[in-house]
Amino acid sequence: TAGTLALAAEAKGKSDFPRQYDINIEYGTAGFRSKAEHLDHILYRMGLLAALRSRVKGATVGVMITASHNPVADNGVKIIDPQGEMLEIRWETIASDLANIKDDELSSALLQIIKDESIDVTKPASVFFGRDTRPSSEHLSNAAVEGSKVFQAEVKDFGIVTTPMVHYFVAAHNSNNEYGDPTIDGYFEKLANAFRSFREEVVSERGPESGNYEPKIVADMANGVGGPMLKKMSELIKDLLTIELFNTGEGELNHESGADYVKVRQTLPKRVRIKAKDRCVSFDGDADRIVYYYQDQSVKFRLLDGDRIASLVAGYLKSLLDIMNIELNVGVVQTAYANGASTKYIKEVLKLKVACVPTGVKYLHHKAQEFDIGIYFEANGHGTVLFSKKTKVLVKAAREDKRLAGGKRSAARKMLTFIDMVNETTGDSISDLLIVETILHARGWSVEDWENCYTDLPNRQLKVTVQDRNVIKVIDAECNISEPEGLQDDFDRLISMFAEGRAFVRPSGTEDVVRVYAESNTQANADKLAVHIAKLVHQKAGGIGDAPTW
Ligand code: G16
Repeated sequence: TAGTLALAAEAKGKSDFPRQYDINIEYGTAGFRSKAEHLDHILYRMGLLAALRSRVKGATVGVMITASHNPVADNGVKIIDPQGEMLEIRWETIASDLANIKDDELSSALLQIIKDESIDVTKPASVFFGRDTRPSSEHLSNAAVEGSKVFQAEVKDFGIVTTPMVHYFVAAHNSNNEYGDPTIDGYFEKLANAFRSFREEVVSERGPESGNYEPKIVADMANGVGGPMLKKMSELIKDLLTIELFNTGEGELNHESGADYVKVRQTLPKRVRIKAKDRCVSFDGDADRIVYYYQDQSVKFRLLDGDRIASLVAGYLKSLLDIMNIELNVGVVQTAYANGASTKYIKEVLKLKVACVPTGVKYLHHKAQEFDIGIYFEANGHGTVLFSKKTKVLVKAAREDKRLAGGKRSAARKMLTFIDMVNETTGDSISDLLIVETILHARGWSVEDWENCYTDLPNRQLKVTVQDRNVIKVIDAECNISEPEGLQDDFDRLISMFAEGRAFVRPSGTEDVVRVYAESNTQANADKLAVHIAKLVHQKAGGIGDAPTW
């Protein structure tokens, strides 16, 4: 019965996974994140909760152990819902409450959830597990597995895999394999086959010539799980794309490398050998983000971030729809971090809708579901493309319609193959890499041709450490703040003094800092604006240590 299970869960929690740290940890932007040593009891309890969530949904759910872009000493956990999407936001509160209670409150808290959510504990439950390469991940994963087992869930542990792979396994399994085969090989084959078919379609149409496109990239793996996984992919497609891998696990995770480092510092990762104009990519620690970059002739670093990927994908999919003559509601979802120039390009040149939501894939994903084709990317390189049922049905019909001209049917075949190449469950570095390479090849573009679509407004990001980051209250999709009182007016006065100035601040949901973003007409101005805003935050929101400079 529920009572017996809850008592057993509490007893095991007290003996094997007691709460040893009296700090409150909340389910943040992407689950719980903290120092790894604070997380034992949280992982165990999330294992318990995942088993309950699986029963509520009558389907398999996922648990991923990772702190993604954070330093190696951190770790974290998130629960993945049955269609591979992030945990329902209402359950984030349930998760936070369960994570922060005392050990001897566990059985009553579990019984309360069972009652509130009308859960039948005699029903089957199933949980998939995956983890990143952090030294603490195996131990923490075992704690979560133990939790699910106490609640008699069937457990499948995929071991060390990328975060988006776990999202994929969950979605594929719950679709009765319609979305794909829920295995590691199934994942690689689905994406690699789609990449190959698309290439064949393009080559059969226009021959082997590929314009300015060079089938070679340099890839920085942040010393994370992306290393072994992209290596596996690269072997499957080596006749089509050469991938030179760096930072594949020999150094410290995310240290001086990876998508976050490259994006925030706007610089090359360390320990990567490149030549001018080489097309380069960086993954983050769990391979759910990607950014592109290169060094131009004058050895200047040039970044092509998530906004660029969104624009590239949106422009290309629109061109396929135009060929097919199909009208659909296509939109791009961004956050306040999106470069102003990208938003302008998407609206004014591509003539597509743009929506802006708060940071966090969960918000972007939901918004993107409102479109027939919803393209969402955070500027940091986290994103994917969602296709509605209606879109898939229409494009399939176009592919089969023998009365249509060959070009239209070819565009339909391309679109369907493209859909297969996309991990629609969440941002996925490997899938996103294949998508970008496919479009650049189809367009015959070099990385510079891609960059020439628009010119980024110079920008700068900084972090401010404060006593309590939650004293900052954001409004308007994080573009403004309502507290501390009067601080937004100070920001506005400052911003108005900078040409094309824009800036905002927000508490991070994955690190104990307040983030500052500023853009302006020159890099010097963007830097200056960011530093001034950071100083204001430091002065008026309880800064600790020195205010940041650039
Ligand atoms: C996570 C989220 C992203 C978010 C990032 C930073 O990424 O999945 O949506 O942009 O954290 O969030 P914050 O600014 O709140 O710290 P990752 O790659 O760390 O999982």
